Amino acid sequence: MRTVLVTGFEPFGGDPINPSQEIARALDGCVIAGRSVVGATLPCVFGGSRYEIVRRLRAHQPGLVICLGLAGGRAEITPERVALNVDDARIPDNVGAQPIDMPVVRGGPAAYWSRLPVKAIVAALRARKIPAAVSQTAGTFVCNHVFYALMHALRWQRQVRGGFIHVPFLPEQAKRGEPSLPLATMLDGITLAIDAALTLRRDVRAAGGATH
Ligand code: PCA
Repeated sequence: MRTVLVTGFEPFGGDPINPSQEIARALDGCVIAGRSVVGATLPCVFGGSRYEIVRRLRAHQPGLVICLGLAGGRAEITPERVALNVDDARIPDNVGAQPIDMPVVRGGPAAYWSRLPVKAIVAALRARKIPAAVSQTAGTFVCNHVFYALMHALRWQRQVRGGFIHVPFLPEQAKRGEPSLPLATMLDGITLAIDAALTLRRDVRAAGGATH
């Protein structure tokens, strides 16, 4: 049985905690739908994160890869639909790099689609009353960088499913008025997403649900 690789990011932008890292840590060693999960943390660094995801793909040969990241300000768990071939950083990464209008992969296609059933994941989460929505953009910072690098690395391995999901702030890091979700809710949501990605052959066709 091929494993499931779940990655999160180290904290960035001055935050002391990153929920995506907490989720990846908590799921490491779990078994979901009969598959064992490997959880790993990626550096919030252009280039370094790409190197690390490729290294992890080689090491674990997963059948499913879900990369997670924090999207502060969002209220829902948001599977990303598409990765763009652009780095355009609003803030410096964790080693001070701030690429502007650079390709992730020179000469690569403009974009890659997620290979996760994004709408089925949203439906599965909503059925359990977990806030979820499809997102049309993962931004142009390190999360999109890793998402694009992942899909580029998997481009010839059609049987491997992979994609990216952004999560909101944890309650303890959200400022007044900012949306957040408890870690337990996020863990339930990502577990459901993994289950859906492992068990469903095709995505559902449903209107709406996208807010980003
Ligand atoms: N979120 C950032 C990078 C790391 C993370 O968790 C992003 O959305 O690009």
